[in-house]
Amino acid sequence: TPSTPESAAPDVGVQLFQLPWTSIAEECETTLGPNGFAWVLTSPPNEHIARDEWWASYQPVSYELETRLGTRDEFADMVARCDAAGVDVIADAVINHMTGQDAPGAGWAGTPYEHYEYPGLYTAGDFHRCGLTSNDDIQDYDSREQVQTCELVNLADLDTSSETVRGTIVAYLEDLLSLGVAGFRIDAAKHMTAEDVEAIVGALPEDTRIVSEVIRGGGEPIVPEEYAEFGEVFEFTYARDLAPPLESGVFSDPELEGDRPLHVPAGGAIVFVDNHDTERGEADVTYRDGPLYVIANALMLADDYGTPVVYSGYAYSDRDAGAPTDADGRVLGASCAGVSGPVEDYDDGDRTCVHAWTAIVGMLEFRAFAGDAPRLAGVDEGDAYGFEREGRGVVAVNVGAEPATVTIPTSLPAGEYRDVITGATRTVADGRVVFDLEPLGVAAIHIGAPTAGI
Ligand code: AAO
Repeated sequence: TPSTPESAAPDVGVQLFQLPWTSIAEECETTLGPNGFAWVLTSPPNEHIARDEWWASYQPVSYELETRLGTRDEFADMVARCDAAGVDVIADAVINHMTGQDAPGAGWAGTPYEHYEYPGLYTAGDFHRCGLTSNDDIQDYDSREQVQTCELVNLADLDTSSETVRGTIVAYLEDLLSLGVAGFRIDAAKHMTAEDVEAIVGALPEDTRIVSEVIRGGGEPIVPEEYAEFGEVFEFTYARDLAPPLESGVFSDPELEGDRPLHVPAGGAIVFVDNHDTERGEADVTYRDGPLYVIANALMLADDYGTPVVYSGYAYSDRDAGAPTDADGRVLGASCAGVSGPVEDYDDGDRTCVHAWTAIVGMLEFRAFAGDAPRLAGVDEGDAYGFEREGRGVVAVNVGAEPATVTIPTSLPAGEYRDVITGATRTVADGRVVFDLEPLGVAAIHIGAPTAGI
């Protein structure tokens, strides 16, 4: 029986939304590295407008690495410390646009700007003014031209077909690479042509990791597949498929052979339960759902499709509310030490610390042992459902309010196994495992944690 994971380099990432650089460095050393997270996605690291809402981060004023999440030195220190802990840093790159402010102002670090003037970087001629809608804003996502040349919610839209604009963006990304980041989330990639994004990232070293944010919209002409040609993409269909069975209790297996419909091929897909946008929007299952959220994450981490990113943010009741700050507007540091699961009542601003939850950490262990073993046909019994990763592990969930039992055929050797979620002992005998599950419970066993043979 193997005692070490088959896949020595687990693939799971975590989005630490609006967490300061000094705190991310701490998490890399204490939580992420030791628990096998491979990468962390940070919030945007460049100077932004001086406003309190979290989304100020998505309105760039300059490419100085000075933000309310930390300084350039703190960013560089974080990258070095995460790297030493075995965790890659992926920075959120906001390169489609600058601010959406009609009035002139000064950024977080004091840099003056106007809507279409960014001293030393861009002047009015560097921006698209589409002239297709009354206010130059995107109104119709069915129009490729609008989506890629008009403004996303009034954000000054860079003309990324221009060589000088591309050069300025590339210089910014190279600066981040010089500090050791492994790659970038390309924010609002849909709003740049795939050709433009490819030209920009093509100027970077070949091993730069690129993950494009292209929300799959029903029937829209711009699809994530265009951007999967030169990097990975977030696959929004995955989260949309994950949630309904959690509420209905009716599970069915995904396409087990070949590609999944309306999903990019598995190798280029980043999957997630929710992110900072969808938890404020379309996601039906979020941190607020406690155990059901654990179940959603467990099913994602047990799956054989895509590369998962766990989302770890903060509690809020106001969609726009930023993370708690000090009197100067700097986001307060936070530690996830000692957090083992969701709680019933969060206060606004509390960090959810999903990446530190016992069940999530257990599923990372499961995933490391599951390696690239295929997902087998599952069993749906009442409100319970489970499946095997061939010969490597078995997972089961119960989405009902009553205890439930599900019996799953398995090729794991007969014996007793430690449940990585609860620590209980689970028995494989006669080619099957019977899981007795608590209401809203999860169980998972894998080949690396047998406690006894039979
Ligand atoms: C803020 C204010 C605005 C103000 C602006 C300028 O809220 O009122 O005008 O400042 O002053 C974030 C915030 C914004 C904020 C912005 C700038 O979310 O509220 O605006 O910072 O501070 C589209 C894009 C996608 C984008 C998403 C929010 O395609 O790229 O909108 N996400 C990223 C970031 C996000 C950030 C930005 C981009 C900007 O992750 O945090 O904004 O840097 C459809 C389309 C999608 C479209 C959505 C939203 O999606 O397909 O492409 O996303 O609509 O309009 C179903 C459908 C699906 C649909 C989805 C909507 O599932 O199937 O098609 O619902 O949820």
